[in-house]
Amino acid sequence: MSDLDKAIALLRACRLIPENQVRELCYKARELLIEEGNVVGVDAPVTICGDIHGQFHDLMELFRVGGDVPDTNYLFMGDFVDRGFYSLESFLLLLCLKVRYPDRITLIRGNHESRQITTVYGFYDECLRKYGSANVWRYCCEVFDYLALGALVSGAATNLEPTSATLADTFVDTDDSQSSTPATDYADIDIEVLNANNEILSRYRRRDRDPLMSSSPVRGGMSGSNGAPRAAGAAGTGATADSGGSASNDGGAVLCVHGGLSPLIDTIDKIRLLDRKQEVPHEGAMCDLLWSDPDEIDGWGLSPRGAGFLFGADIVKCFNHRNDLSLIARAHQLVMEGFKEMFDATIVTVWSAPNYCYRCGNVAAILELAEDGSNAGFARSNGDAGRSRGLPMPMPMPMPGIGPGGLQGQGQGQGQGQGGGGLIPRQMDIGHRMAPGRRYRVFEAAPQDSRGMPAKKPVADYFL
Ligand SMILES: [Mn+2]
Repeated sequence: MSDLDKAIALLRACRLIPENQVRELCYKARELLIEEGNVVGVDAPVTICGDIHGQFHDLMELFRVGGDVPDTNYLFMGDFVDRGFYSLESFLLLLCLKVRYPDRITLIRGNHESRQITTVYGFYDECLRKYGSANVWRYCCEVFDYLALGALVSGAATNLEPTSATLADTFVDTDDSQSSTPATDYADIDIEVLNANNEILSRYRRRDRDPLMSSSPVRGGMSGSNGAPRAAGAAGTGATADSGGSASNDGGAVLCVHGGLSPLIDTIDKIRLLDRKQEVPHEGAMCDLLWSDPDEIDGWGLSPRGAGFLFGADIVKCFNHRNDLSLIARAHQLVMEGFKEMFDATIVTVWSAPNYCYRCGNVAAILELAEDGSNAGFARSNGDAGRSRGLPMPMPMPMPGIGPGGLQGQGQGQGQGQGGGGLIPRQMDIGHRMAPGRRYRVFEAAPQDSRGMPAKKPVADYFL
């Protein structure tokens, strides 16, 4: 058994590896990450995960539910550390897996993978407490600086592939017109939600979906979860399906990023051009990608977080169209049901830390995208897959109520509508690609020894 495999075994048992091994691991990880572009190319099938936040036992539950590395190809969208009590064990295990199976696990950077944030929200203190000095924290922060800013998944199947899962007692089919649905007919089902026991909780059909379903409390399907996600987002309307074309191998790519979009970034190529190998800046494109949130607004808005921006459906639809994307997957926001689709399934939030901070009562989710069988054998180039086709579609850039030059010193003139004269009317529903089939696996917090957990300790600023 190699040292690396031994380290993986130790960390899986929630035990730490010696400091000199951490140094070596971080050095190797940096050598790997330095070769990755800012936007990593990933081929489906892939399982996309959101925030972990040091909840080691829940990360183990995630692997139980989603499969182990390297059997399952994973993409983690950042925020590995802070908040939970096992940031070290969680991050070092993921890093070991990255070094051991570099092509089977992708790690991108969250806003918590930063010196400044980890100093405030727990990871720095944990390193001091467990290793007696800040050395390990420093090694980890050096790795953070090299994490990719995003990933682009190509080759995801438009339709769900059949599963061996059984129907849960509480199964909900969204199609009322057909009382009996063959379990294997996935022709027009684009979303399936499973629980941790591989039982199907609910299915959503691509056709016949009307706007009313946007507020359906069913999505997420967890009995006992409190309330519906706000605008849980019916995945696409009839118009969406029509414009997306038939089930084919011509689906758009899926962009994965921790936070969201930036008013300074209208193409994925512009993400590729950033100099990422640094501490997360307080403002600018790199900061926005890690800090922004989608919201029910028009255009861009100020973020209550004090970093990044809020962005509306028009921004997402325009960005996806211009960059030939079928979906944006992001993390960064706690959602009680573990996932939340918005804006006609053009963007989804995936949250993978159940009972966040050991007290929020939420469930977690991971998102599985299957491989498009019709694409089998087609050679894809990692670097260029899904590259913008350069469609002549300018972004709607104006920021309401914000003067020229933007705000918070964000660049110059990005609020002036690049490619003037070509702005898309706000209400115009531009055609966009149909989102790939999404299989969500929802899971609850793992049972664990709660000794030493300050359950009632007030935790401020959950939204960070
Ligand atoms: Mn975050």
